[in-house]
Order: sequence, then structure tokens, then C-alpha cells
Amino acid sequence: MAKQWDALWINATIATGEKQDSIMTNACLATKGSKIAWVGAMQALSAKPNELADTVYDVKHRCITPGLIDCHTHLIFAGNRANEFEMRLKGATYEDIARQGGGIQSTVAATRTASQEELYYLSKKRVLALMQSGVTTLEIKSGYGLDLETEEKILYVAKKLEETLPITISKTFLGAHTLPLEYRGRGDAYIDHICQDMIPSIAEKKLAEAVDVFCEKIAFNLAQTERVFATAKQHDLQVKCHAEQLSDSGSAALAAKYHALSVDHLEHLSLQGIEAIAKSGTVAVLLPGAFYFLREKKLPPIQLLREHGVPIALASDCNPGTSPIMSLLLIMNMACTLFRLTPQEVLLGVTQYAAKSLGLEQTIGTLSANKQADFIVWDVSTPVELMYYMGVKPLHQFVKLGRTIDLANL
Ligand code: DI6
Ligand code: FE
Repeated sequence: MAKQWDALWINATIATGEKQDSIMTNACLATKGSKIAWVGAMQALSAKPNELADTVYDVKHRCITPGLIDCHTHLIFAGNRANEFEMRLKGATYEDIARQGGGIQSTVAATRTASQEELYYLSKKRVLALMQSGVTTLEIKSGYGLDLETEEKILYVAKKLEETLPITISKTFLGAHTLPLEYRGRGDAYIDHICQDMIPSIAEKKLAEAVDVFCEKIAFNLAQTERVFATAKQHDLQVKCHAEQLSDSGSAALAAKYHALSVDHLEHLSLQGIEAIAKSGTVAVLLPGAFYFLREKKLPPIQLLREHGVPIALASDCNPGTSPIMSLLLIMNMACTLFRLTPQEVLLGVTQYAAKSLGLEQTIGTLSANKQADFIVWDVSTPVELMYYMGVKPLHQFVKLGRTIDLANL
């Protein structure tokens, strides 16, 4: 007779990602096809494990969490910016370098000349590194093309990564990352191009689910940002915003007006901005890797975000300029040590709330019946150890859509 479940994980400590304290010991998790069929206590099993499922994994009190979600990356790019890392160590600021034509522009030049195959090869290595740190869903932004052809090339690479690797990829169009050199002094004309040509083309080809804008003095102002958001909405695309990273421009409140899924960075977020995103249900995505790498001093207003009940997510911001980091576990450590988030807040920030920041909370981010069977078995006994150790690889088993994936074979 066919058994009730395909696979059953027994003797586990399970952090379901539903609430900060939802950890079960002596627990088990069952899958059927690509979904979770059941999560509960060992004693609640109605028969012997091998009578219930075709495959039984005794995980010997290891910890199971939802597959981690890295909800903000820019990982498709060519070249690197190690030279700027050195310049900043000698005292140059991120903004100085950007104004001198370095920064994002130098990555744009390298990415425009790279072929799709080359970009795929470079990015695949980065995705695999994130998967080694437990990432089963990833967001990738374009933004190193700044012309239609290259922006679409980047989004095609993102699509190909999803088609060829066992990972879910959410794609975001970030044409408004910075002003391309050929539009110098003509910011509004570039925004016209984004709204009239780029967004319609990308929407029609279904190359992205969301549109993001870097609203900042060295990028785009509030009025330009609003035009991009309005156009995105007209094309049924979700809105996200790089908001208040280097200064407070009021972009978080503007994003809230467009029901943004998330506002990201937020070091300079004001009380008004917090009130606005609390009302709109927008997720605050914090990026401790960029904070660390730029040696920022101003912390995001974490206590106020908590007091206003704003869901907080954490992400790598993986990019060549401000966060060349390909481990979400390292980011989780930084969220604790630099931002003083609790390990419980951090776990929710890379599972349930990261899913919400991508509009995917109905299918992933928590472990309960009928959710997608994306989860990690870790070689640790409590989730806190995931943030406590640095430089170890605690991943024991990677399960995507109910299938165990051998990462070494990808
Ligand atoms: N903020 C960031 O931290 C990244 N983009 C952005 O808008 C940095 C991108 C880069 O420097 O290449
Ligand atoms: Fe970013």
C-alpha cells in the first residue's frame, strides 16, 4: 500500500519561522511531493516512521529551519571593485568615488561588455555560495546595465539561473540605480526612457516581478522616484525602494504610498517614514553587510521599527561596491553584533519576513502543512548557533521542493 508521506525527518529540533519562540524539540516533519505535509511532535506520530513514509531521515537532534531567503541582492555583475576597497581604506568615501565616475559606473562598464554566458558563469558561483549558506530563495536586481539591452541581459541571466539551479529567484528591475554617463545632466530624460521604454518592455516580456529605485542625492530624487513607481504600478509590477541609505529623502514614505513590498537600507529613516511603512505593511529590509563594509556609524532606527510593529528582514545586498558578501549566515551574525537584533528576530528576518518582502509569504518562509517543502537541516542543535559561529559551514541537508539537493554536484 502506498505510504502516507514521501519522506519523514525525525528526532529534529524545528524552528518553524512562524513566531520568535516557535521552536519544537523531539519533532518531525513530513513531505509529500513538493510540499510540507505535516510538522509535529514525535509522540503524535500515528505509527512507526517507516510505516508512514517511504524515506525516513533520523537527524539526531539537529536543527531544521525554513530554507533561508536572501531578499536583496545585486549579484549579476562583471569585474570587481577591490581598487575602491583600497581607496576607501585610505579615506575616500563611497560618494567621493561615485562622483569621480567610479562606483556603480565602473561595474556598469564591465557588465555592458560581458556576454550573457560570461555573466551566467560568474553569477552561478555566487548563487552556489549563497546556497551553501542555506539560501533556497533569492532576489536578484538588475541595475548594472542602465540601458535596455544590458538590463534585459541581466534579467535573462537571472531567469537562466533559476531554470538551471534548484533555487527560486525573484527578479527586480533596478534601471534607476544611477544615472548612466550618456545621460549626464539629463536625469529627467533618463527617467522618461525608463518609464516609456524600459518598464513596458520588461513587463511585456515578464522579466521582472518588481521595480526598485535608488532614491539618493547621488542617484534619483523624490519626484523622479515617484514617476518610476507610478509607471511600475501601471504595469502591475510591485514596488521596492533603496531608501534613506546615506541621507533621509522621504523615499520610504513615498514607497509606502505605492504599497511597496519593501524599503531597504534605512540607516537614515525618520519617524514619519516609520509611521508610513507601518501603515502600509511594508517590510523594512536591513543590510548589515553594506553598513559594515562602508564602516557606517549611523544605525537604522531598530527600536522604533520594533515599537511600530514593522516586520524586519535581513539580506546580503550582495554587490561589488558595498557588500561583496556571499554568505547569508555571515549577514545574520552581523545583524546580531552590529544591529543588536536578537537571534530570534534575525531568523524571522531571513525566513518569514524575507518571504513577505518578496510577496511570497503564502508559499515559503515558514514550516507548516501545505507550504513549499524548502528547508535546511543544520549540523547545530539550536538556531542561535547559526549566528554565533563564523566561517563554518553548518549545512547538513538542503531540501528544495521536497527534493534533497547535493550541492557539490551543481
Ligand atoms: N545601494 C547599495 O548598497 C548598492 N546599490 C545601492 O543602491 C551598491 C551598488 C554598488 O556600489 O555597486
Ligand atoms: Fe542594494
